[in-house]
Amino acid sequence: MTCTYHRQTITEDGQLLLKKAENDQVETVWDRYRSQLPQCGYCELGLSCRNCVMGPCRVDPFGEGPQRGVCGADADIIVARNLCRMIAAGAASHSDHGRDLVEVLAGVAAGKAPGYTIRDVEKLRSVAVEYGIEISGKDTLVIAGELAYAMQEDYGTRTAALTLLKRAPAKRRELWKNVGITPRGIDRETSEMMHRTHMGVDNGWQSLLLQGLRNALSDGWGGSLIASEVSDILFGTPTPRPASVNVGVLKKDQVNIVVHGHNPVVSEMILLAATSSEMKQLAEAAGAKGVNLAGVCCTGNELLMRHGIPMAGNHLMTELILSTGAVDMMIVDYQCIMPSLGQVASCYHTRMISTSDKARFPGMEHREFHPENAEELAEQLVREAIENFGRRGRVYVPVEPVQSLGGFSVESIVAALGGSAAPLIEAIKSGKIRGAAGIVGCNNPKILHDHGHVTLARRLVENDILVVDTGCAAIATAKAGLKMPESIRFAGPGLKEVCGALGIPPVLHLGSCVDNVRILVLASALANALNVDLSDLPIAGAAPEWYSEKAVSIAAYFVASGVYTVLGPMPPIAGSMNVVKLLTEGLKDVVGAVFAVEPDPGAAAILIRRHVEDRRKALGLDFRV
Ligand code: SF4
Ligand code: MSK
Repeated sequence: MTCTYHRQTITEDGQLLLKKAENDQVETVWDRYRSQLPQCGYCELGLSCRNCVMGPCRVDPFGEGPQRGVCGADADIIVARNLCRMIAAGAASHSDHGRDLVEVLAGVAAGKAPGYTIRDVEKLRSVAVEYGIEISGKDTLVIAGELAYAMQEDYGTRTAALTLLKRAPAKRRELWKNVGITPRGIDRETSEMMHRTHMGVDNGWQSLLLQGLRNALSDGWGGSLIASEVSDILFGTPTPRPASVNVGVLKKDQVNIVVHGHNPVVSEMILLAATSSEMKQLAEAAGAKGVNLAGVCCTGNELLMRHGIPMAGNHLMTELILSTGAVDMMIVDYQCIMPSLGQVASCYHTRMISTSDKARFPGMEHREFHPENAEELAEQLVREAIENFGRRGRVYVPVEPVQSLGGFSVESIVAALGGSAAPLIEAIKSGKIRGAAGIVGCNNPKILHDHGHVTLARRLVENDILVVDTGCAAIATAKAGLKMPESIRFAGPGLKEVCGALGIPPVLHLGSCVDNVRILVLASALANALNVDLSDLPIAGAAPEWYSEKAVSIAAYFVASGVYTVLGPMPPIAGSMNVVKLLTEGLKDVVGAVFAVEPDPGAAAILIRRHVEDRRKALGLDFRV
């Protein structure tokens, strides 16, 4: 083991592959981060603006230089506008992902998406009822078509409130109405956010931030929730299943295909093709023992949750996975795919394939997937990956995989509890489980890789706080061995007893980035059973290593939904103390929850424990000081 790479990642596979990449003269995200230092202080504080060509402008944080941009915008306006544009970009990303799934659903209904089907008919029917669709006596495909149409209406501008807001507690919906942040159309809120942040439109930093919350809610309870639900309808609602994780899932003697990105529309078709007996025979003829499909990032989470497909790693591992020399083909869709990957792959034999009409990358071959050609193209790509197996050079897969349990949807958690949330509520009331926390989000080279996620999860479970996680956080805790039923040894006595009786780990894998809203749907079920609002529950959110605009939107819809949320990296808002105070204190009086920022995961755990105990006290439950 080297003694320097431990400053970049806590993972053994990461440390060993960093050394390999260095030897191979492969530039990584950490190298580029170092080359950018010192990063722009104005941008870090949120004090630079390039919203128009009278600028770019910047405001001097020390009060000596300019205090307004050319148009007259001050620090509060510029910081608020910048943050709101981050929310808009994040909300657009999740929601556009959801739209692509709805289009596949419409394609299935119209018989124009060969290979795709409706795998969860029960869910299709129940969601259709939520949309007010009459289902009795109707054919499944007719219901699918009507549901796709109704969901597309939610994207538009003609509704007063998004349909699936009904899943939030009534008290929360009333609060949103009173504050004026009930999200209307999904696209409408993003469009309005971009409009308001144009020069000369909304120059009230408070009103901008409120629209930011409404825009984020249109992501969480709109685009993201639609993405999760339609994925379940098309590909099956996740149920708990074992899967192996870390770079050791790559097989030296098999054709390795890695899928990367977010949308299961592509990865599900690759899975279908990769597991056919014909492809196995082709692989054997090429000298391999078979075809091994593995995932990274969130499309990997989607496959792991539904099929137990192995997971090679999270965001900061994506370049290093290629440096094993063992990947015969990487197939990407969109989001979180570093533009450097084609360059890294060029050092090895790996074929890199981009598939989305909206996402191109240097050094990748573009083979565009559409519902009509997906089945055929997936099969062709798997054939080509098999052909590429013979071109491999030396392979370095330095670790054995870790076992993990994934696939906890709201439905499967309720099933594990025996059919209702009552046992969880009882465990919380009795104090065996003090509360619950959602750990979500990415990796970021500014934070020791995986340290934030793993340390925070361990501190929480040892204090009897149940952890649910998603995205790259979920991969980090899986690699650290926190996701097997035996992992209850890491839990405090109460949590250990409850999880042990149910046969579940203390850290539950709830899926990909769009699945964060599953956490809120589960929490809403608890709130409704207790007849309280989400902000009354002993729950919290955390994003210890976030980097993306999507994470800003997620954090904002958690807080707007009443969930106290702790961020690791500081968002670019410190240039305006008014904005900082509103987000970390003032929102308590508006939506009943605030943001906190704490880069040290041990200290973040203390903040969450305090919040959980405060909420317990307010609910009249036993509490610890
Ligand atoms: Fe400068 Fe105002 Fe234009 Fe921003 S909007 S670049 S602050 S002039
Ligand atoms: S992949 S958004 S790095 S969690 Fe969803 Fe990971 Fe964050 Fe992308």
